Amino acid sequence: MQHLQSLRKKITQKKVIQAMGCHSPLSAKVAEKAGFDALWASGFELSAMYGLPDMSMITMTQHLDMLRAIASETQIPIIADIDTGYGNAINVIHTIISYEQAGASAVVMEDKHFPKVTSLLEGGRQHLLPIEEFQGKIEAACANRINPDFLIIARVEALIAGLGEAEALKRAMAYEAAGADLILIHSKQKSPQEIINFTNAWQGNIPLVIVPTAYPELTLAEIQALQKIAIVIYGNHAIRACTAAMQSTFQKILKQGMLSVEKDIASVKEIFELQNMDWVKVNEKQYLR
Ligand code: SPV
Ligand code: MG
Repeated sequence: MQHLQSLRKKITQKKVIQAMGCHSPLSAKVAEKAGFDALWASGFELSAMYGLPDMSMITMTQHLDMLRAIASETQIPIIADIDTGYGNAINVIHTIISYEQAGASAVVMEDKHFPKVTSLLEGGRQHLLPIEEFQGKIEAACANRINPDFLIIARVEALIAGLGEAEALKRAMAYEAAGADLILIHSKQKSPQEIINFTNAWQGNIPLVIVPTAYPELTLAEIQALQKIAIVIYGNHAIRACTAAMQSTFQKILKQGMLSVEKDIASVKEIFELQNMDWVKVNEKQYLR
């Protein structure tokens, strides 16, 4: 599987991989066309697309169906957000097999209790699993992948839970020892300092992943300069961008009429391109008699 090897290979290179969050094949195709290296099959985005909170309300089947649809329409690697792995270590075995078969190149599994509470919520209830229990889930994940290039990314939520850097480092080391290929370290601080401090203190041998939604002033050049970060995930920009565009477009149509938005929205021709209408034309010519 080429996309699996390509992500594994890319994480060993110096350039930071940029993964754009998506919630549909259309948003994934727009991200791929824009030039992102990888896609983030975000639980937050898919939950929001259903108008639901990101609190384990979307089922694994719903997320997998969307992932399959995204994988069948794109070529770049997909990093799947599997939240807590949908249960205990036994459930994780089934989850890993399902996501690898569905076409993901990597999964991110977080060390929270099921059902989880979304990370960026101010004052959110954040309950973490005991370290040993999460190590068992990582071991189950690693042992049950078919292709060794399928990446298991362990997500540390200790900073999100307010437990501090020492606890976050301890957990990250324990997850590396359990076999994780990368550590996703998440923070909801408005400043990047918490993540910069963690990154500088990180003594492990595996690279880091960050989701800098809460501290967007951290530039790609600064991330690159930290040296230990292999992947940056733009966690929810697709759903926020289309929500903002819909809000202003819908308001404008009501206030000023349809013509007023014409230049601001994608043309029908652009949507045809994203729907592969050229392909339809070619096949019509060949087969329809
Ligand atoms: C997601 O996009 O679903 C994530 C990132 O897990 S965050 O919402 O910041 O937790
Ligand atoms: Mg998520």
